[in-house]
Formats: sequence, C-alpha cells, structure tokens
Amino acid sequence: MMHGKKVLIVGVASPRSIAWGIAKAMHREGAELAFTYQNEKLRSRVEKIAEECGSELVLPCDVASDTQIDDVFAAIRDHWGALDVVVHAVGFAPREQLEGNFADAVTREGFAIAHDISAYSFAALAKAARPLMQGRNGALLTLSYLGSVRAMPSYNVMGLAKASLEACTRYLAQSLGPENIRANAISAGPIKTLAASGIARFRSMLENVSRVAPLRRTITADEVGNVACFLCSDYASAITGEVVNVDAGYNILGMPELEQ
Ligand code: NAD
Ligand code: 0WE
Repeated sequence: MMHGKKVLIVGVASPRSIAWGIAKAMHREGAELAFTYQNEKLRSRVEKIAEECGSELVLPCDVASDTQIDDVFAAIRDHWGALDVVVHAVGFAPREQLEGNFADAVTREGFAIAHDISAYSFAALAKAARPLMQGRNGALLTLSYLGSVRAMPSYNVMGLAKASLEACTRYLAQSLGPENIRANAISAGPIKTLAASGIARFRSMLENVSRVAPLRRTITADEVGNVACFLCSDYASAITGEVVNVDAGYNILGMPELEQ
C-alpha cells in the first residue's frame, strides 16, 4: 500500500507507542522510514525500534524547539531529497493538568504548554515538511482523542488541545490541498501506552470501553497502524481534513446498552 513512500514518524517512545504500531504497518506495506526521538533518554529505545524497520535516519526532535524541527527536515533533505508522509503522534500537558476537576486544574501555563506541544507542533511540522513534499502525493497524519468533542473526566485541557489539533487538521487540509498535500487525523480509542501510564483509573476506562463499545473490546496500536497506512496511501487520495474514529465504535453511542 505504501511502496517506496518516504515517511517521517514523530512520537515513538516505547514498543507500546501508537507511533510504533503505525511504523510497523507502514514498513510492512513497503514504506521507507525515518524516526525522531524527544530527548537523549529515549534515543537508544527509538534507535533499536528503528533498526527493526531497516531505518537509518534517527534524529533528535523536541517539538518545542523550532531549530530542532528545522534540523530534522534539513537532515531529511540531505538524505532523501524529498518526503511523502509525516506522522505526528505527540501529545503533552503538565501532569497536574490531567488530574481532578477541569476548572480547578486549568492554568494559563498548563493551557499554553498543552496547546504548544499537542496542537501547534502539527502545524510546525507541516510548515517545515512542505518544501520537501512538493510534486508528490503528500500526506500528514495526527492522532486525536474523543475528549476533543466530548467533555471527559480528567482529560481536561488536553481536550481543548485536541479540539485545536482537529481544527488544525482542517486548516492544513485547506491550506496545503492546492499542493496535493492531504492532512487527516485518527481519533483513537484508549490504549495502554506510556502517555496513559499513571493516569488515574485508566484501567477502569479500558474496562468500560470493553463493556459498552459496539465491538465489546478495546483497540490496538496495530489497528491504528492499518488505518494510518490507508489514510497516508494513494487509496485515500480524495480524503483530506477528516477525523477518522478508530475506537471499536465507542463514539457513536448515545447511551450504552443496559446490562441485564
Ligand atoms: P506515547 O507516550 O507512546 O507517545 C507520546 C509521544 O509524545 C512520545 O513519543 C513522547 O516522546 C512524545 N512527546 C511528548 N512531548 C514531546 C515533545 N516536546 N517533543 C517531541 N515529542 C514529544 O503515547 P501514545 O498513546 O502512543 O501517544 C501518541 C499520540 O496518540 C498522542 O497524541 C496521544 O494524545 C494520542 N492518543 C493516545 C491515546 C491513548 O489512549 N494512548 C488515545 C488517543 C490518542
Ligand atoms: O492523549 C492522551 C494522553 C496524553 C498525555 C499524557 C500525559 C501523561 C504524562 C498528555 N500529557 C501527559 N503528561 C504527563 O505528564 N490520551 C488520549 C490518553 C489518555 O489520557 C487521559 C485519558 C486518556 C484516554 C487522561 C485522563 C482521562 C483519559
């Protein structure tokens, strides 16, 4: 599905990362991959994972830094000369933002950090990738969550940042569509990754999904990977600005079926 496509994956932190499920699926479908890591602590992990996909390009990138972003795309330009796909699987808010009641937790600084790292960074990567994506069927992909459109306990300011990220997907689609660059998002159901570790009652959220979702189960990073391949492949050449739910059907419910 992705034969010969040159793909940059941003957001691998562990073998459980959604970005890793996407990378494996894209590698299986014939893509060439480059990876970034957030900091030196994560470097060796990402290098090991990249090796499994035959990837030679592993670059540092904290998305809070404009110069690190520029350096990533300069390295890709030197190595590949062009780029087909960018996968953005990055989200962050200060830990205290994800605890308790929204109005108690939210602060100006927490709001700014959540939006900078989780939403602006998608636009920043798109801006930097743009010159390398000219004259090809370019595709940008990000990861969102249902907390963008529904109020959820504890997700708090991340819900606002994901709403901004989804709007960013639509504005990028409008902005870059004339250059045949598409932008889409996958809204994934909850998965136990590093970003989910330490979230209070995450286990009971997973159990709730398994009980009430139409498919009566949670989803896997590999399943997100398959949809990601489709959206970034030429099979999805007319889909842009879309948010695709990959959540075992959870989002369509008005009321869960009552247990007997
Ligand atoms: P993860 O912890 O494996 O990945 C999060 C990534 O964000 C890590 O690789 C981390 O290094 C990166 N990151 C954070 N701050 C960064 C920064 N300043 N610069 C560069 N990278 C930074 O967790 P995940 O669940 O795979 O998360 C990936 C994406 O999927 C996130 O956008 C998350 O919001 C989204 N998502 C997760 C779930 C879930 O339940 N796990 C559900 C829906 C959407
Ligand atoms: O987007 C996310 C989580 C993103 C996230 C996770 C952390 C943990 C570590 C952002 N910032 C941080 N900051 C940290 O310090 N998800 C979709 C997973 C998630 O997180 C929740 C959820 C779900 C689902 C938080 C509360 C409620 C539900």
